[in-house]
Amino acid sequence: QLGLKTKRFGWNVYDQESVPSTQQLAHQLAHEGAEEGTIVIAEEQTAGRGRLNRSWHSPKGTGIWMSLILRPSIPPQQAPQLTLLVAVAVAEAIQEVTNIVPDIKWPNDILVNGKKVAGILTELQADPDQVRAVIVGIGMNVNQKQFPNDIAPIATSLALETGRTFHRPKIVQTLLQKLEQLYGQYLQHGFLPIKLLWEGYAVTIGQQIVARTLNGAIRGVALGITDSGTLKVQTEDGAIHYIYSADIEIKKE
Ligand code: BT5
Repeated sequence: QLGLKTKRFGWNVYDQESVPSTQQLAHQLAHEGAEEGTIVIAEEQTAGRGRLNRSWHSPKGTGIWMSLILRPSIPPQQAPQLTLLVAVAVAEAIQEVTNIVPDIKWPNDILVNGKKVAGILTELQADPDQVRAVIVGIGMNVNQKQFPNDIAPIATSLALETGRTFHRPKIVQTLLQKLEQLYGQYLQHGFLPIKLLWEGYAVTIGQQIVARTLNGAIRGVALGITDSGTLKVQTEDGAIHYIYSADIEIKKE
């Protein structure tokens, strides 16, 4: 019932009413050999999660809570590229549906007016030198009119930003089309064309930032992303740091 225009993505679909997390079910399916392009989508998640086991607010019938299984032949170190690819697909889909040009904040935030409208969670099943499956979780706030107090200051939805409500299956269809197209381009031509598109939406680059990583905070200027999708930051002493994952705070001058 998604009215798919894709060749492969989304044809194998596990459409759920309520699950703890689509990510969890997708992991299980990938482990059992589910084919590339398989999606798990749910009306509601009771234990949706973000990175580092943070929780992801996923109320019933309002957003897009989806996990996609990919099976690229890449080494695990290149997987951060896929987060950026998916961010571009999400940004393009939002732009097509709403005419709003969203911002991408490295690595996994999609923002509108500085607030988070979507987040991406990229997880791997991998051998030391080869990816077996990439499980890409996408959470997009679509028709919410309000958020719980703890995230209200940082979260937004397409409805709040436009004053309209949206037919979610249409957005899923657009999103899958963008994902399939960008992923095909990535497999054929590598990360460079994706990187260029990403730079068109990125708000992090050229800014004074604080990057909070598991090993502490790094304060400096975000110079750009590398060909593997890591963030290149120059600290005041001139040293260059390459960051795989972090929470980024953009410092206003
Ligand atoms: C993310 O993590 O942004 C990744 C979110 C991935 C969610 C999808 S939904 C389908 C799939 N199944 C899952 O269980 N997960 C994936 P992170 O960058 O760590 O951001 C998490 C933080 O965002 C939280 O700590 C909150 O501060 C905030 N947050 C929680 N729910 C939100 C929401 N609905 N909208 C905006 N911000 C939210």
